[in-house]
Amino acid sequence: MNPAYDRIKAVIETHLGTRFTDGTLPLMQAFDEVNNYSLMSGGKRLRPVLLYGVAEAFGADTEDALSLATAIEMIHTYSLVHDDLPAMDDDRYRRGQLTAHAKYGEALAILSGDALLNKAYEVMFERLLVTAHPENFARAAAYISKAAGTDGMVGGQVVDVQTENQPIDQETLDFIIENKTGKLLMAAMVSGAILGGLDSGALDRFTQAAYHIGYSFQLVDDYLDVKGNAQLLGKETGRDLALGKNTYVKYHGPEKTRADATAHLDQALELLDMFEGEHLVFIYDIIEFLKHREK
Ligand code: GRG
Repeated sequence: MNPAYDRIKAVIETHLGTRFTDGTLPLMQAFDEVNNYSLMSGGKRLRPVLLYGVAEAFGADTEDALSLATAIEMIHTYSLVHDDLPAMDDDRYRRGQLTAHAKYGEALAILSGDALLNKAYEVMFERLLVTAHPENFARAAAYISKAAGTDGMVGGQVVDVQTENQPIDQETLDFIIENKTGKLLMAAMVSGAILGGLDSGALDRFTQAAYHIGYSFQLVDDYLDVKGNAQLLGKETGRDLALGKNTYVKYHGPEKTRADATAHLDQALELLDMFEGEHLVFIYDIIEFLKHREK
């Protein structure tokens, strides 16, 4: 992507790779392997890179940022493992490899999602105990927790699953997009900014920009499910239609979907205009990547 992205991604990869080494019994060593199978399987690491990059740009403690970045990627990975289960989307491929349940069976995949989610909170609480900035850290961690739960990703997933194969209005579609995908991406940026101690006016504007980035991400995802390349994406395409999903593409068509995603990213750029340019160069690069992303 770009040198800043690659540098931060490498730090995060190294850190993520050390967290599931709990096993003492052979069976638990095997379970570490299940968790690392999904966690270390080559995702883009967009959420942790955004979190860490934003925190760094606003002068936050980078160990605090690394802890939250690790946690948010674990939460994201758990959601993918559970989303792929037979009871949900029943997908066989993810990140270019068999899904966790296809490789290890359903029981271990469910437990692995549980373990990833719990480990995220363990990582955050461990850092809260030693950070020099407990108030900002706790606020940022709370923001992530809310975004992952019923007022965010889980809520979006509930409405998404419960409305399969039935028409919905634009308000419900917006709810799914904003919550299922948008809020965790938003939380990556906003929690980084909270660690950086932004004042409330600046944080409000930054939050609005993050909203548009989160929303656009799902639109592009919907677009790529129809127009993308399965090899590049590391998963099958055409799944939304097969599952009767309510996507932006279903209601607006692929071309408008991609164009609207770009418009949201342009709105984000406009809102970010007030921040010191050189601080956010790396976010501008990410926005450019998102405009054209094919995976
Ligand atoms: C199971 C509670 C629960 C929620 C699942 C993640 C999710 C909510 C649904 C997945 C459906 C999906 C593919 C949504 C599109 C947005 C999204 C989360 C894409 C995957 O994220 P990327 O592209 O993946 O950042 P990588 O593999 O790069 O990390």
